[in-house]
Amino acid sequence: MTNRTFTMIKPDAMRNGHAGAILDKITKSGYKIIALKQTKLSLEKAGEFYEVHKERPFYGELTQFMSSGVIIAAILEKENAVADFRTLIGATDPSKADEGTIRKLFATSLGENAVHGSDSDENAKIEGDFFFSGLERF
Ligand code: 3AN
Repeated sequence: MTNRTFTMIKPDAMRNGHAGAILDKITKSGYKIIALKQTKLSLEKAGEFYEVHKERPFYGELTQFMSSGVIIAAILEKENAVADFRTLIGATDPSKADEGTIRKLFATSLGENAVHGSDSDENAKIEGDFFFSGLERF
């Protein structure tokens, strides 16, 4: 399980037509797709997913945005998946993200930053389990 991470392509990137390019970059960076689906979070489900940020001032904005349109959720596998994927997506604020990172290339703003990437092995498992049953992983 330690070689897996979880990602979402967020509503801004979906609306801006970047889903194909982002998935291409992910697979070309050596990630195997273990599970993948297009779905839409209700406000309630977005609140549950981002429960750790409940006390943060941007929680309302974040959950409104994440439930504002369809997303793509995926479980990805590669050696050192969690840390390498954080490098691949770049800083939370796209204006501070390194050249060539997914957020630098495709994100809109700090709040609408194109992709999610798990920040630990433990959260990768929790987040993957939030979206996918055992029957949806290969
Ligand atoms: P990351 O996604 O890089 O792990 P977190 O976990 O600090 O960043 O924040 C989760 C999400 O909350 C971010 N992806 C971003 O969309 C949103 N967010 C973080 N900080 C802010 C902020 N100051 N204002 C608005 N949205 C924010």
